[in-house]
Amino acid sequence: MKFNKAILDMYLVAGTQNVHGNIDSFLSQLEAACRHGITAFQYREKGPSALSGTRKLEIGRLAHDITQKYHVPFIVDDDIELANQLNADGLHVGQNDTDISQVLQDAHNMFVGLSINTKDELHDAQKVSGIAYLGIGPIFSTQSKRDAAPAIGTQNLHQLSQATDLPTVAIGGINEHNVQSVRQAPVDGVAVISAIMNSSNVAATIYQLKGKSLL
Ligand code: TZP
Ligand code: MG
Repeated sequence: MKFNKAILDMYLVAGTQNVHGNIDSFLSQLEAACRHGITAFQYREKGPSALSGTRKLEIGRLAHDITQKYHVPFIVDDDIELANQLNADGLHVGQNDTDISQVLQDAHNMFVGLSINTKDELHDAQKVSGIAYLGIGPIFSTQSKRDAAPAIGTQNLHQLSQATDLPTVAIGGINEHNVQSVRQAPVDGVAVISAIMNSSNVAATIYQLKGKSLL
């Protein structure tokens, strides 16, 4: 799939660890999110209770089937082997994951996104050619990533996204209540885990995260 920055608008990231390992609720929240207008999905099995091996492949396949049904681009977090097996649209890597240059060499027919948290990481990323988009964050404190870098706030988000021509998506602690302040920055979209995965009304949550008010 050819990368288009419009897919960053409402980007859901999730793995089974985000729903206490409950596969049914993982798949049903994902399907609801696809039905109600997410523009990209990243399959991210990470942390102490994350799946691995054939189980990860199996659930990844089910998640991919759902996203395909709704024509939502499917991105795999830091696992090029799985991305190839699932014929994913994209691959996402963080600063502590596989080296970005290596990833860009190995990823064929796939776009690649990279997470950054600081000006230095942005500058390093600008030296590498072929990166499709940058994930910037965490913006606010997050419960969803144990080893998260410090929260940078919306002012730093503004500065970092302003300083690059690459498409950008903000991540970390974003919810219905603070999304407007995030979308004021020159970003192409927002990425969330818990706001959607813990929502009891996915349609309303996505509507608000897209910057629309229910009032
Ligand atoms: N990378 C930076 S913050 C984060 C990731 C994967 C977690 C975002 O989760 P939440 O629940 O939207 O704060
Ligand atoms: Mg990562």
